[in-house]
Amino acid sequence: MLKRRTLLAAATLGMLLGPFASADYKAEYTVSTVLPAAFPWGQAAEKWVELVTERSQGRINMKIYSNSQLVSGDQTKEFSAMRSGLIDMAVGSTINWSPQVPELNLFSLPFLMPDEQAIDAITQGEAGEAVFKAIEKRGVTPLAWGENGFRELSNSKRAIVTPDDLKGLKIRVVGSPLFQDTFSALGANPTQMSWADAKPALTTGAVDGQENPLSVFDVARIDQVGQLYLTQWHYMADPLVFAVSNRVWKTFSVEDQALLKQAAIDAGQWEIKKSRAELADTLATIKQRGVNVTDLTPEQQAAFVQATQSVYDSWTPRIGADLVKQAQDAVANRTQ
Ligand code: X2X
Repeated sequence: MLKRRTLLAAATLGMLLGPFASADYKAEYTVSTVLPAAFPWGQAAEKWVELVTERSQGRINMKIYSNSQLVSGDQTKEFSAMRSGLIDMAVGSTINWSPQVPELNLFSLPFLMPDEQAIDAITQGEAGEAVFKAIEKRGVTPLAWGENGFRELSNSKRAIVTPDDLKGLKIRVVGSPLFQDTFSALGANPTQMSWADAKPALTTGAVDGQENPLSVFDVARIDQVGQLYLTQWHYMADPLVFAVSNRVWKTFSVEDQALLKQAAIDAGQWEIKKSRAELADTLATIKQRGVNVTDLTPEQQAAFVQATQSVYDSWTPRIGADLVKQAQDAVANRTQ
């Protein structure tokens, strides 16, 4: 009898509190990104927050902290900060998380993904699931994919048409040592630095070049720091991952977990579609600003593929031979 009355009382209380009955939820959930809302990346995070706010009627309150400010600008510390609970959530690049999740180096293997269909074949298939399992195993719950985009090569010195043209150029890279290996194999001098340090280094000429998606080159006005040569070599694309720290994830009700996940999936699909649709206009804008854009013929492209083969030899064991094979098969069998 007493038990029944207690249950009744609890039910009434729940009804009274209605959608606000989430006393154990935080007043604010931090969402980390590298790039802010002027970039597709920041827009992906904004869309996620907007959908969660709307669908939870404000019960789940997320706040975006861009420019990697929660890790003092060091984007390669974002994953560890999420794992330890210092950051609740993030929309992060596979490049920046690869120091802690070696499997994420998969996407950085040079020339693994020739086109957008190849990215989708990996992320939406078994290889993508295996990558998500690897992330989860290391303390973070991945929910959905977004996209930073194909990373093209820019520099201040000359048009890059052959691997030889890269000889001796100092190139800013970020993430794991895989990039050191790729650019060293091409005869360049790679230097690892955060996004926060990249533009100043390009401005002073401390480095000659960098690689980033067209949207980043455009919005960050990389042309204004003397980067007037751009080669569309499509050597890799970094997906974004919407994720929640495992510590935080388990505090949400099953319903809210589903809500957060579906909102991330919807935001990711929206952002991928939007950023791909904007590419042609972005390229036109970059050309209008006087940037010399080089497109490679299949033969010229093949020379870069050839020159970076050694990266597969040294990195396949670290990423996992099965995963690399799964991804290569997915690319080979992709629908066009
Ligand atoms: O730092 C970069 O190059 C950026 C913004 O693209 C990433 O965070 C991977």
